Amino acid sequence: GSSMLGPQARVLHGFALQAAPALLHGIAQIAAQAPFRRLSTPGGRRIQVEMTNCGRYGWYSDRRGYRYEAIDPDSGRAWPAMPDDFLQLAVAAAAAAGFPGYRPDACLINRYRPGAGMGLHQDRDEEDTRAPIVSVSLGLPAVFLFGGMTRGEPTVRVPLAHGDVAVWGGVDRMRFHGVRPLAPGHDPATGDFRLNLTFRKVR
Ligand code: MD3
Ligand code: FE
Repeated sequence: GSSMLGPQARVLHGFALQAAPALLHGIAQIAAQAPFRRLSTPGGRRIQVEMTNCGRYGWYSDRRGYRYEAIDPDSGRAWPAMPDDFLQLAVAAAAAAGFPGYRPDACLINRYRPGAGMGLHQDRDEEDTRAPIVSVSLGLPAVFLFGGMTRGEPTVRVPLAHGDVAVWGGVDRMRFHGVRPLAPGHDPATGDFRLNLTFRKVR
């Protein structure tokens, strides 16, 4: 089933369960070429979540700011291509949530260890601020925080489990959101991590 969080925000529970083993294999292949790393904020603080990317553009952050880069600044090489099965899953999830014709050009891969979380923020580094973001959760469960259009508004807690896919676009695209620090747990398939694929249309 699916839950509605806003007029254009949906969680599709279990939508990626069947594809999960292939997605985890793809993540391992990508990480062999573009390793997970902890980036720094423009203010010089290290981000808790480890990140890498696939696709035409990759999200990156350092002293120079938050941005998308076609070349991985840590290796000088292009990001690994977005695997076909990644793209197909994102397109199918977007269509199921009411966004036909989705064409993501970036996929940020977040890796959380127990204790790691992501503070409330907006995703505003993309040129198109209404195209949906498709988010795939794998491995350890997490509690997602879904807020309003300003930081101060109350947040709704949404449990996200292995295989869940969330789609956020249109009027819900600029909502504040975050991830509570992960509880300890075991997940042999991911090596005791939570992995999150975040598909975006950047340009
Ligand atoms: C809700 N990552 O990388 S995307 C991020 O679980 C990020 O790692 C989340 O937030 C994670 O920036 C999953 C969830 C998301 C993205 C955009 C949204 C939720 C959103 C836009 C509006 C509302
Ligand atoms: Fe985000």
